[in-house]
Amino acid sequence: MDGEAGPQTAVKKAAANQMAAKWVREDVDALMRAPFAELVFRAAAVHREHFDPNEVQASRLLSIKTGGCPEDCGYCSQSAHFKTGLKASRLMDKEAVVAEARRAREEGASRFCMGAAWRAPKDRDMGDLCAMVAEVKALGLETCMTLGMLTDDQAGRLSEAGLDYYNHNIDTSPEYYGKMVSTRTFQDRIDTLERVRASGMKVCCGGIVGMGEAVEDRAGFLLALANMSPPPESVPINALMPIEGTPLGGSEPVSAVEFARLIAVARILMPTSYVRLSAGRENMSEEAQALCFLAGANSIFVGDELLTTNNPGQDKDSAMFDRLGVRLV
Ligand code: SAM
Ligand code: DTB
Ligand code: SF4
Repeated sequence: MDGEAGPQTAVKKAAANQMAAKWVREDVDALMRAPFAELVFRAAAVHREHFDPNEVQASRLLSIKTGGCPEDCGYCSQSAHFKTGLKASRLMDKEAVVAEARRAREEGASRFCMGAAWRAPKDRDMGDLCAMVAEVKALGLETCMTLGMLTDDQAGRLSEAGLDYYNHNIDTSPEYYGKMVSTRTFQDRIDTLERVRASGMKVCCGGIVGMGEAVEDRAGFLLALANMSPPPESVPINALMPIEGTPLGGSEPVSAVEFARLIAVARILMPTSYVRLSAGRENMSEEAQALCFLAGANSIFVGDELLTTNNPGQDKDSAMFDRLGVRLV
């Protein structure tokens, strides 16, 4: 490989391009191939330009409506298309949700993210959802919801109720999306994201690694996120939690270095976004997580549960963050 087109040049070029309006595929591909030490060094430098590297933002998830989902996402425990043994339940009462939010705040979370196993919310549920948002926000927490596709009107109502963030992941590259989900399209996701933006809410959008996607799909996924205008304020990067009974139940884990590479590239492409080390920490060593924080991850989900799967929990996390000298904010 000649000097000019080599991966080291790509890291420098990408750094120079930081303020450019659009990233090009060539730059992302080169970052995906760059020597690991140089990539992480650059990502750590970008991280320091915009954030305190010793602070990690803490969000807490709650599944407010679990299972029985009509969508066929091949990674998900909650799809009614697969026999995963998960018990479906109805939308939780507002009081129970607020009690969980209070507990999350006491355990140090600054954002409370409420997730529902829906293709889209029903208009008849919007009143309850908006009331939940208002009461959780009144506790002094940032609010986030992930409810599936939204209409303009639904996005507007959530925004007016005080919802700070809406999570809606693109999950993978546009090319690989149809292999993971057949009941909606990549463009459906983009349409909802545009409605969320137009409503004034902040966007939380990321995806999953370890679904059998190629390195090119990981590059295409990050490029699609980075070229949103503006990029999502919050970018969750999930390592697949393999769920028995789903088509992806037997998937092999992605190596810690490959995972950290993706975090580093996300940090370089989206310098001012929160990059969240999301699902999958339960199966990662402390060293693998530390590598991700070094590579620019600055947000996590706290607590012992995500939506339907396990997460490390407070005791393990505080021991880790004490050793790393990291403050949860
Ligand atoms: N139903 C809504 C939707 O799909 O947008 C909201 C809930 S859905 C569970 C939210 C996100 O969880 C998905 O977009 C996906 O990124 C993530 N997710 C689902 N199952 C997962 C798994 N087994 N491992 C990692 N992430 C997963
Ligand atoms: C996101 O990107 N990850 C969270 C949140 N957004 C909603 C969900 C992770 C789910 C992991 C699998 C489960 O617990 O069911
Ligand atoms: Fe339903 Fe969301 Fe799970 Fe897909 S990821 S099956 S839309 S809950």
